[in-house]
Amino acid sequence: MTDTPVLVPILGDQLSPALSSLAGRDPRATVVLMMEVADEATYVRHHQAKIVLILAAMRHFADDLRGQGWRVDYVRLDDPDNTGSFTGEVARAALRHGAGAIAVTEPGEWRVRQMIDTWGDATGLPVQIVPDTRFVCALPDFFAWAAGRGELRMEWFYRQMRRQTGLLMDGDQPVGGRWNFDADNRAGPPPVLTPPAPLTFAPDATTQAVIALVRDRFGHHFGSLDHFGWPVTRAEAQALLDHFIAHRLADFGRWQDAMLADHATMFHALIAPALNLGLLDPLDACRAAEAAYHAGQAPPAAVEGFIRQIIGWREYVRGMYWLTMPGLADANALDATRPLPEFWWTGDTPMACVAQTVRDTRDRAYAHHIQRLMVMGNFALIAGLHPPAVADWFLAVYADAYEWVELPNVAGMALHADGGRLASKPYAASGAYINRMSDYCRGCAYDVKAKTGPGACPFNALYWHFIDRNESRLARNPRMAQVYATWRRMSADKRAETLASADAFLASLMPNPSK
Ligand code: FAD
Ligand code: DLZ
Ligand code: SF4
Repeated sequence: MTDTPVLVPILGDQLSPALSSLAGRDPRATVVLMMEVADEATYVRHHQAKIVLILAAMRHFADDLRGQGWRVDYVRLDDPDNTGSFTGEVARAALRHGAGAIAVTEPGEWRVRQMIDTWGDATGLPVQIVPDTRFVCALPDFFAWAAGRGELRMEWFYRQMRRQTGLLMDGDQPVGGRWNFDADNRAGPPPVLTPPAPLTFAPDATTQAVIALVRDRFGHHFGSLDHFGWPVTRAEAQALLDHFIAHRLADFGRWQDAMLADHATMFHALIAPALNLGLLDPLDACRAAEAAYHAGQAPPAAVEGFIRQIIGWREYVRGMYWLTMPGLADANALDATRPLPEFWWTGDTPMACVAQTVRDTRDRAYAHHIQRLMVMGNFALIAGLHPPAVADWFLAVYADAYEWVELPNVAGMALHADGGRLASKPYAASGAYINRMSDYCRGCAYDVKAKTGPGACPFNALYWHFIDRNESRLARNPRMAQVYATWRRMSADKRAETLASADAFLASLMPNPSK
């Protein structure tokens, strides 16, 4: 070991052996620092299962690195000298090891980037920040793609990624002659559908110790630990991907937007927590799906739909995050100010769709895309909930949530708070959409067909309330013209009754200022 090693902090979502901060480095001249710090668990009160997932994956990864010959200084949460923050731990470790320099892979969040920018002053050492190479599109390439474009539509970016990666390409043309099979992927659930049970992983001794620690320190946070089964190692993450490809991918596309009360995960891949921690590589996941297509094991619509989510949406939202921060965090183009209702945390609401999604979220720190977008996100949009409060909720409750991916999805896709940079039209919908795509309404205290009054599905009147109160902002959007024409065609009495019904519902919402 040299006298002045380079200190390489590895953050909790940087658990990849090919991490850029380690590449080409001499293990004898390096100290890897991994830090369990209370600040990261509490800047929003993360779901207990999310904290377990990250700390357990960190502990397993530290063991892997040691096995590969790296010297790892691992600071545990219950270390009595733990300062509770990244900056405090980096400063302590720099002194402890007599470090000569710090090298770190750029973080996934603006907030943490601001912290890292203080490490030079905090330690008196040079700090090298290297790009995160675990994405398909490097950030400078995304910025170059975005420069000078009026509209930054995901579809155009996605086609560029298909060409760049060669995924599902036949020369310069998409396999099957179509870039996008989305129109085939919007089926509502049939009367009987039994998706395969999700693959889960029994916690080993390391993970059980973390579960006990989290129960002790963060037992008051939202969420249950009773069903913890997320992958915490690369081998487990690979097994989850293999299981998806073998048992779920073929039906993934067709039922991608469908929701069933008894099948929280449907045919979804469940790999976002592992991808976002670095336990899986996004291109490997796409190549495995592509191979299933070529082997005739999955139809093109399913495989294209899956690959689009990863090299399209996932890469695109990351680029949009860094392009639009820090403004995106406070964006509120529709001036929505209502606080989060208590039932977002308790699930205690007669709205069966919301109650079910909050229960799924509480039990496993997971809800699938349409539950997030068209149940919780749609409710937040049409009820006018405050975007930063909604974003904090999403960031806290999902096992896969890091701000780079959560915030563009919440503020951009779900809430239109960015003024339509990410989605050309708000994803607002009445109860009819949820009824078509799910079985929730059958078990609901509200009547999805009723438009107004105390027994009517609240989504119905809220939808028109949203349309009405945002007329000056949205009516000129050509994609909204039909909706505004329908609203204007309604009689004045019908409109007034609808707005009064929505107002009565909104007045009944109980905010929860303590969360
Ligand atoms: P699948 O449905 O099986 O999709 C496969 C993969 O595609 C996912 O693992 C994910 O990596 C990627 N993907 C799909 N859609 C998106 C998308 N819109 N943006 C980015 N990646 C996508 N995803 C997160 O990873 N973290 C978040 O914090 C997050 N917050 C969201 C908040 C809202 C309001 C919405 C509408 C979506 C959010 N998403 C988020 C995107 C998506 O819902 C999740 O990636 C997905 O539900 C994860 O489950 P899965 O692995 O089973 O995904
Ligand atoms: C989310 C999280 C939590 C709960 N705890 C830790 C931790 O103790 N140590 C750590 O290195 N990372 C943690 N993380 C993930 C970080 O918040 C994440 O690395 C940053 O948000 C950057 O994306
Ligand atoms: Fe949700 Fe309305 Fe259906 Fe009830 S009736 S489950 S509130 S959409």
